[in-house]
Amino acid sequence: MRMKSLALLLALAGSVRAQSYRPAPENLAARQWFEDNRFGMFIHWGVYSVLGDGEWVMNNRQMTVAEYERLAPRFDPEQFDPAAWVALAKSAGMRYITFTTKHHDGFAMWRTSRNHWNIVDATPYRKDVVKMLAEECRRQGIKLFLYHSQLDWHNPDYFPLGQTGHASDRPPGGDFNKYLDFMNAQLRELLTGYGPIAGVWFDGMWDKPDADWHLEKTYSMIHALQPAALVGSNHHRAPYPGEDFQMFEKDLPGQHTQEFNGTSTIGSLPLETCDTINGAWGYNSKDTHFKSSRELIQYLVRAAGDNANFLLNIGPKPDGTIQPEFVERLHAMGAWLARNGDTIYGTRGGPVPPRNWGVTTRKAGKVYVHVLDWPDEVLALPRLEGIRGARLFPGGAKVETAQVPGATLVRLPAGARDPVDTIVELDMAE
Ligand code: H79
Repeated sequence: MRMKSLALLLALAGSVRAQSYRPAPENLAARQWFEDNRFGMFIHWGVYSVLGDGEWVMNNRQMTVAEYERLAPRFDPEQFDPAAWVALAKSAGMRYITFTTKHHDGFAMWRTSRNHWNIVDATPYRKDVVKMLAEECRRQGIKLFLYHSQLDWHNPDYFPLGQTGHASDRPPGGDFNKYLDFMNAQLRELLTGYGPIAGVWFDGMWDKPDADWHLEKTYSMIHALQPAALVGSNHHRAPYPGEDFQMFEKDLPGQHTQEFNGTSTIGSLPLETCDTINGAWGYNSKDTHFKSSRELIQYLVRAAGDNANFLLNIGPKPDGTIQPEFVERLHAMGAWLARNGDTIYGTRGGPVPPRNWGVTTRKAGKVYVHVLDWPDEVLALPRLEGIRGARLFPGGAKVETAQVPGATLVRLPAGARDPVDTIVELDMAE
């Protein structure tokens, strides 16, 4: 009886601890930095890139572990140039990079001591690309987040299997807690050997949503090693204690256009949405359905109006180069941000909730009205009080506004229109 109540007490203490996560001051500062910077580069790169058929190829083609392992000797990215990758991100106006350290195939893109299923031991390339990228990010002043898959189609201790990876032909059995120890040990390597890490972007928990992942243990280890590192997880649910930001995949926050986002509700943490340029995360040589630069810029603007960051993906080729269709679009985004970045960076979602015509952003003393899709000369906003002046951004040409009962009218003559985003800067009474 006494043992039982002690156990209950300990369990309660554990859950109270989990509930009462108090982010460190440097973590809160990092959250603010994150929201102020709004735009990041997602990179999906691994042995799967060799087949040019996306990062799910092992699962989709029902490959066994033994078959899949034969890809590693073919992964030799001789043209990988981390300086060029980081410079490309910067030229797009991106402020951070989120890199796939390990995807669902379990392959480690760094020199891990936990197994041989990694870029140093299993490929002819033999170099630690996470280290190369981390050093270059530091040199060029861009922050590095680590994507890390909790789901693992390769490790035999990832057992029982979840909803995916059933053709891998691993021996049945295996100890899930041992797998979690392995995962935590790999994360410890990443958080101790690669300098300051801006955050960890978890994915794949949705594969076994009801397993006990001992999140508290993993999250508190990360925060103990690097208090400023932001923890987030793409589990499609409301945030768990110990998480510092919330992400949405291929969806603006709260828009349930993807079936798997059905249960996601928006919490109070900084938000991020991620998407692809064509339809693929990992390199797909056949997918030529590229979004236009205009669409991508408008998505960034809509995300900012939703108070969310935009993490835009590239899937580099197996030789380490980046296809020209991606480069061209990233340069167009960078050129747009060079002119208009003041209305995106350092802002928060504005006073008018996102609409079909566009969004608003705000910063001290300013509201920016981003008109993305509106055919008429006059746009009616819900009435905004305290407008002291209105002009086009950039350029500064005066914009007429009028206060009427229930609305603020903004006049946008044809000559003032920008086909991507017509921005009106409002001076607001503080
Ligand atoms: O890394 C990229 C993708 O590989 C990964 N997340 C991005 C960032 C990703 N994995 N899965 N998905 C995206 C969406 C797919 C969900 C599904 Fe399912 C997996 C549909 C069916 C199997 C999860 C499990 C939802 C239903 C069952």
